[in-house]
Amino acid sequence: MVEDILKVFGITAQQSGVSTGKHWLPAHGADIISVSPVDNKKIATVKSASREDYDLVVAVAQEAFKVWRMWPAPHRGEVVRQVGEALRQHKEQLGKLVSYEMGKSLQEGYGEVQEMIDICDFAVGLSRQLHGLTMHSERPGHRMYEQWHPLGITGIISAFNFPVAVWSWNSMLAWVSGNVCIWKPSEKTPITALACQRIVETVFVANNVPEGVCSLVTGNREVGEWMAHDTRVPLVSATGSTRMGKSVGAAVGERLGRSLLELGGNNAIIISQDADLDMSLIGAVFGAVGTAGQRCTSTRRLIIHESVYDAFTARLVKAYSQLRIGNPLDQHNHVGPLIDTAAVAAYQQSIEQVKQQGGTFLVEGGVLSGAGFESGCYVKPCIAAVENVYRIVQHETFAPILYVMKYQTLTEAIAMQNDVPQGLSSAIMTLNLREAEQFLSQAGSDCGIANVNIGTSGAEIGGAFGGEKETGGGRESGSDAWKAYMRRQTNTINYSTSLPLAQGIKFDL
Ligand code: UN1
Repeated sequence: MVEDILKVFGITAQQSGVSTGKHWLPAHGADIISVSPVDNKKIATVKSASREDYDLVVAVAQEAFKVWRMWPAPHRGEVVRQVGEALRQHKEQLGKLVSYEMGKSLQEGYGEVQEMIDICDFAVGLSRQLHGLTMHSERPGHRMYEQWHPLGITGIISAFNFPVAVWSWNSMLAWVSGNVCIWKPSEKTPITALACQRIVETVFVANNVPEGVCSLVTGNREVGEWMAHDTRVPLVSATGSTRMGKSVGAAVGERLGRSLLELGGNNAIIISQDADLDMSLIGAVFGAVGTAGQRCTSTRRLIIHESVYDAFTARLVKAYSQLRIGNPLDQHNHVGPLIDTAAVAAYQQSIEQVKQQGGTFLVEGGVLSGAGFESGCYVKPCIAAVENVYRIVQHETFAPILYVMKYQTLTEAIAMQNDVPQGLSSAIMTLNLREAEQFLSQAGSDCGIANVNIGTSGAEIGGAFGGEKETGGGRESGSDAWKAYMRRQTNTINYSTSLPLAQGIKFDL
């Protein structure tokens, strides 16, 4: 299967990972070998960028920006529309490749490509709506307005868990805004990135988009560091761990550049005594085990009202016993593998820490072995009863470990939900209007995303996506997130015959 897909995208067994969107450049960095967590088979070897390769790509991108920024935004939108069409045509192959290289279920692989298509559509509309305000001037015969201009090079650092969608949220908005993009994909999922680069390259070349508007620099952590320190890259958008984000944010901040950070989450669902428990069950289980717990929006904690705690946890345990774990390309399975054996080790260590810190398991975890599980990356989703204050509960483990805890009053539940370092996604399950509104009020959830009667994961692209505190504060995707990719300019125009000064200041010569 995978050989055929690689052929469609023209990816060879030994492939350069450096491209300007028109040419694949010879790459001089280390080899990155992509191995599927599904069956431990090697997909291809990608040559990563050396510092010289990176500098060359930046130089080409700088030249491209001078041309691209002058294209009318709706023309840039038309190119993005065609990228969306090309993604529609390749949805099946790209979705499968995402599933195979990353390990998420095939349905979720297709869903990820759908998110890319959706953001293309959104960006096309946006290309005619990059508007600013007009203001009334205090001076006669004057007009004041604001406009939004592109920034230049947008550096995009993406994570393995959404190997292609997160790049598209950034790049499609950046492109219609008039920026050029340089993408450093996760070193764990370079092949899906190569496939996307091929798709975009075909569309861009057909439309005579200047070389360097969409560039790819595959590499390890150091490529991200080059971008973070590079004053030629005015905006760095980074998705990944809080540890990574702190280092990127500090490096970009030190040079007073802009960063857009999408980091860890520690997302909770409050399940009230007034919840629809059937709906709550689906929301909680999908949120906790979907993508094998490797979404930044994955449900990590359930804060359950004491009166429904026993009944609800009993249903959870039963639901977990029905989960099918295995090859994610087999549509019967709910849960695929973790990304690699290092992630499995982190999962095992977290389970140990839960036990040491006093947690008890309602559903035990463990690593699966035997036929079908030879890669060593398949683990059992587990559930532990804990206290919110445990150090391990305060920490994001990128694996299907679900923590359950009890509450008595909603005020207490909201305090628990907020009492973690991260602030990405949150939810309440309740049919009680007062509870829902309290949860959404300024004294409620402190997260960037707060839902009612929906789980924590599966956000739509139309809203701004991101979170507070250690999640990094950035917003991507819908609403007015595009403003992060542009600079605002305030313009005052005098069409009178004199030069009155603001604030009534007199200055006569
Ligand atoms: C991520 O996990 O990095 O809300 C992004 C969701 C998806 C995106 C998650 N739309 O789960």
